[in-house]
Amino acid sequence: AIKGFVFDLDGVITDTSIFHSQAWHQVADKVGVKWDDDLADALKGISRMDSLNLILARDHKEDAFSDAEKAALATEKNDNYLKLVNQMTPANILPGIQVFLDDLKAQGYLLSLASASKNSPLVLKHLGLGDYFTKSVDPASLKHGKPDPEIFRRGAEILDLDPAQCIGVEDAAAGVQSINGAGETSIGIGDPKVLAAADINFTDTTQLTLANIEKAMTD
Ligand code: B16
Ligand code: MG
Repeated sequence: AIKGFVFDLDGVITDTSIFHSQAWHQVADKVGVKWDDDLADALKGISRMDSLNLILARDHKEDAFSDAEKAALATEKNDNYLKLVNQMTPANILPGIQVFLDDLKAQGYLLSLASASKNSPLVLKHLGLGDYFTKSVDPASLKHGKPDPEIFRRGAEILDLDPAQCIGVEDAAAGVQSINGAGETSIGIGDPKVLAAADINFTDTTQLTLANIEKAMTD
């Protein structure tokens, strides 16, 4: 039986991707890489340094900066990002998520967070959700990012649950792949064509209810 839920943060609980995009856009302008929506999409769920390398690679600039210069650019992005995060409030929780989390807590499910973001504790605090998650995976402790199964496997482990007892919730294809690889039941939130690998698909967060999940699991 399902005893726990492992959540992605960005795109599931709140929409930090618009803030990540704004913050990276400024850095891209600075290094002379053209910004577009495809590039913004490609960065979802990708770690900070991997994101920077992806941006630079867009214009074959990955070798144009030293490691120290790259570290400074990553720090600059994070400073931009934190200014935006510090303006977040519970109003930034995606529709239906507060009710869903309250419901999960009331029913005794264990919750963990599988976010690639080192800023996730701060984001949760601004959203007023700091106390909802029993445990969070520390992204700094990971060897591999999504789509590797490591982060979602750890999300179950820190709850002392088997992956088979957990449902993973994701909005990115790389994240769904990570959930499936970890052996958990996957819920994909978003375009079902993009997230075709998910066990259960919902087009948006308002559909994320225990009743809908139970229905989908018995279908
Ligand atoms: P940070 P998630 C990911 O969050 C974001 O989708 C991705 O765009 C970001 O680069 C990554 O976190 C790292 O974030 O720079 O704050 O450590 O979707 O895994 O919750
Ligand atoms: Mg996400």
